[in-house]
Amino acid sequence: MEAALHARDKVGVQDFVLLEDFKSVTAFVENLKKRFQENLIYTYIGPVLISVNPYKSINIYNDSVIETYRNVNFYELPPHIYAVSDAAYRAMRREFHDQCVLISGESGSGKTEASKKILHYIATCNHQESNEIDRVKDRLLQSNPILEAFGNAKTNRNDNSSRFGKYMDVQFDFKGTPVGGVILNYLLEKSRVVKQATGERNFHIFYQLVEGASPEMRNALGISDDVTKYHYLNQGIQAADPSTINDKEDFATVCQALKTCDFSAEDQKDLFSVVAFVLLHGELTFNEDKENNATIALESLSAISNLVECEDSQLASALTNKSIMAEGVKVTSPLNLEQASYARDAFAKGVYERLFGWLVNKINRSLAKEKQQTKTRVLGLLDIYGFEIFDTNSFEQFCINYCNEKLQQLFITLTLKSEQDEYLNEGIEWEPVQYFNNKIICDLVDSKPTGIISILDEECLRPGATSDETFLEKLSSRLGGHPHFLSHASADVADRKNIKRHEFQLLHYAGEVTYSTEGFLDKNNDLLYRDLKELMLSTKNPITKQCFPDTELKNMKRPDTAGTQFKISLGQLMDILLSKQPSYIRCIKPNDNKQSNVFVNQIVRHQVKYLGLMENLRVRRAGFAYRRHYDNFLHRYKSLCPETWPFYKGPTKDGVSALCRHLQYTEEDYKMGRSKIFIRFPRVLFATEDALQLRKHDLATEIQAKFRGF
Ligand code: AOV
Ligand code: MG
Repeated sequence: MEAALHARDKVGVQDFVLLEDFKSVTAFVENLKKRFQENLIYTYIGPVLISVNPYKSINIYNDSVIETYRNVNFYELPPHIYAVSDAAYRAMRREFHDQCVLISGESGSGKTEASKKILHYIATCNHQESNEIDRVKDRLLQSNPILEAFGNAKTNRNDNSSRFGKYMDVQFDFKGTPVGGVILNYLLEKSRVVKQATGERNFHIFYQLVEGASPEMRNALGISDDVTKYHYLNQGIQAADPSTINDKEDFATVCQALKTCDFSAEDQKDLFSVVAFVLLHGELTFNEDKENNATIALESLSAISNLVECEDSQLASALTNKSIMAEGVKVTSPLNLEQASYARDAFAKGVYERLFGWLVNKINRSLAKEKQQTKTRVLGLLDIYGFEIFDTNSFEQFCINYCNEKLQQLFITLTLKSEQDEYLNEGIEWEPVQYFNNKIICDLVDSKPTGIISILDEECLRPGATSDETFLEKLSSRLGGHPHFLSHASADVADRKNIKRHEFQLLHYAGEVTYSTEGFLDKNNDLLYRDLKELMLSTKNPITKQCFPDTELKNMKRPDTAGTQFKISLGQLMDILLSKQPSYIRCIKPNDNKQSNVFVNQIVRHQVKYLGLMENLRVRRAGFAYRRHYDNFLHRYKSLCPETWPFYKGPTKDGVSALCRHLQYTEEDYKMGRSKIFIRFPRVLFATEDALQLRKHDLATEIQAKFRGF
């Protein structure tokens, strides 16, 4: 007994519900630290999994561990991401209810790694052997290296930072075997294609292609083997750190993955041609002619135009002119030096963004289930870009952090608020827990017409001389009094020194972030000149051709701005998630330097607080581990009580009461609500489940004996 206590002291408690001092953040952090030092990176708050990034490989993800966790009740084994995966999978099968796993945490906290572990786990949940199933499984898993190559990059927070949001549904047949999948992608940080901050890189694929392509391929694409030579690749960093990133090996992995996901040799050639096409735009410079118009400085554009098979002259003209349709007539005017450089970069970003969209579509086609199954259930995985603060934060960080606010809002709605509301509705006595609801920040960003996105759109669409400055003026005058907004103009003198004239600050749930408004209007407008779109439509490369459909050119309606599109797609994502039964993984970063074995209390404490984990624990402690409608509960367990078995005719609530009395539940163990029973401790439920299994066994034996008697 003493030894067991001692051991527990050393490794902490595996479920925070068991923590004695459950109201103290210090005790909470201390428990995480104890476990972290023993390489126990997972801890529960009831059904919520907390994961602390170890920044080193721990041998807890192999096949034998997977098998240990399969079909075992959630609380019977140490906390693990496999336990959460298994519980969600089994709930999907048992209750025929779609599931989703929501993974949140700041940049570098381990979300993407977690989502890969879950995918790996559920992809192996098959109940029959067949080539078709292996094929689906491989494709589900191999979609990851492809999307990471094109959508992840090294940032100053994370060497493999997701620069797009990803939601993936894995579809299962009625037996619970994976039969397909669908990926939805959200706003790629395309500005990275042309510009990177010090210490950061462009998307991995560019370096992988330059480093990893065979000499023949390089020759065909007209690229060198030296990444430091390229303007689009060398602004933030001179060369990769070989200890963390091996571009050459990664390229081989990506090519193999492409093959698995049905990309033919021809598709791959077309794909990498577009990547090279984008890359070489960084080498394109302009001269100025006598009229101050831009002209291409390169002698020949054929090395670039060949990659997508378009006319040199048309490419040159599209890069140095802009046309607009005025009352059905096309009016063309030349660009000056600055405008041409801007158009070139906008073009490179636009082509890459659409290429990424094409890639997701193509992967989706390969993941589409082969046979039209009548009914499938899905398990969704959400892995977004985490909350981030850099030295300079722009429109991209604004969108990323807004996305994190929405996810936090969902977490609050689903766990804290819904838990409390349910007790209220069920008439169960209950002490409400105070928590910070970040809805006020979501509204500040997205409400109409007073939110930041609406004001930004107003400035983008308003005719006349609008600029990032007029946008900021409007923000200050309309939102100056908001408790989560601050700008130079609206701040007290004391705060002014922290916010420059072109900046505004938002007090996010996870901390203050100061945004530079520079480029907000342009990035939100997200315009690409017509000439470049027409050019792409004329290319023979099937990818660029598909990415720029002529319907877009014919459509005279102005498309939604980037901010509004993002807001709408996030709203749709929230609806998708709300329609599913959620599980949560909350990822925590132990330090800011990507170091293993370093746990900085202050850094962890901050995350524990803003993630709302203390409130989560308090609600959980006051609450009940399990709840079910009387009907469901009685239906499942009625065979355990002579009063309810085999037939019970009275009100279900009375039946459940009889059942609980018979099972000798104590007053502490459960409460009867209006429509549901609430069971406080998991152990009570486990004991009942065990009794049911025994009973089923006995019943089967009885029936067999009866038949033998005939
Ligand atoms: P993120 O997805 O949360 O950041 P990642 O999942 O990419 O973070 O994790 C960052 C790095 O931490 C990984 O590349 C690994 O080196 C390490 N790591 C994370 N989880 C584990 C684990 N379970 N075991 C070992 N190492 C791990 V971002 O996409 O930047 O928001 O936007
Ligand atoms: Mg990530």
